[in-house]
Amino acid sequence: MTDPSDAPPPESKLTRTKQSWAQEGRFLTGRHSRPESERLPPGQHLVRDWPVLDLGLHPGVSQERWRLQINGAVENPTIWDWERFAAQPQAEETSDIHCVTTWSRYDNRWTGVSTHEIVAAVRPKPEAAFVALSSYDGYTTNLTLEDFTARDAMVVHSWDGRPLSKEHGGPVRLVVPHLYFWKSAKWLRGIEFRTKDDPGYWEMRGYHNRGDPWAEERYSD
Ligand SMILES: Nc1nc2c(c(=O)[nH]1)N[C@H]1C(S)=C(S)[C@@H](COP(=O)(O)O)O[C@H]1N2
Ligand SMILES: [Mo]
Repeated sequence: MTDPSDAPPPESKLTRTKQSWAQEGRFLTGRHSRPESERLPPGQHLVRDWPVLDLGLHPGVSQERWRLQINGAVENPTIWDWERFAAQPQAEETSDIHCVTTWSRYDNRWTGVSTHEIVAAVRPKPEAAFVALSSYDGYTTNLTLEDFTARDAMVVHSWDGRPLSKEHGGPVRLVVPHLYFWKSAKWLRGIEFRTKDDPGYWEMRGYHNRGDPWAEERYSD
């Protein structure tokens, strides 16, 4: 009998296949290189129209009256009016919407200000790790600073090249495409950088604190 430790472990069709998978990086899904067949998160279905979902208040906020307060654990708190907001560098991103009520809508073209510009303008202190969003209808939601500053997260004023309609959160809403859409506050009024996390409206009512559609983080445990 030979000592099994002397011999290399046997090769088989399976081990060779698995080795080639490792070389190819098979099954690795990066958020921005997901194949088309995996574009729809688990449990979601595709819609062509764009449903309206909110608390039902639809506050009327004109561009003239709209203000965005950006404060909290930052070096340079500020309040932007429409003119200041419009003077920021403008970005355009096309992304998918995934609502926790199971509809998804592909290819929404957003125009607005990248959350990176907001961070650059107010300079969060080192201890800031969370962001609390508040809206003109009294809605709130919470994010980690990391999720808030995702590459394609932005504060938008236009959808498909047209001003965002009132029912979809105009004049200005947040869009954080990699999380369920309840994190994307409509009628955005305040962005507070925080050292501690605090659950928002839906997070206090049984919804997940983070809301990653790919991990089906719909509800809290
Ligand atoms: N201010 C505010 N933002 C909100 C909500 C809300 O009630 N108030 N609802 C959230 C939920 S649950 C969803 S699914 C999306 C819906 O956005 P839509 O109506 O543009 O599709 O907005 C999110 N942002
Ligand atoms: Mo929602």
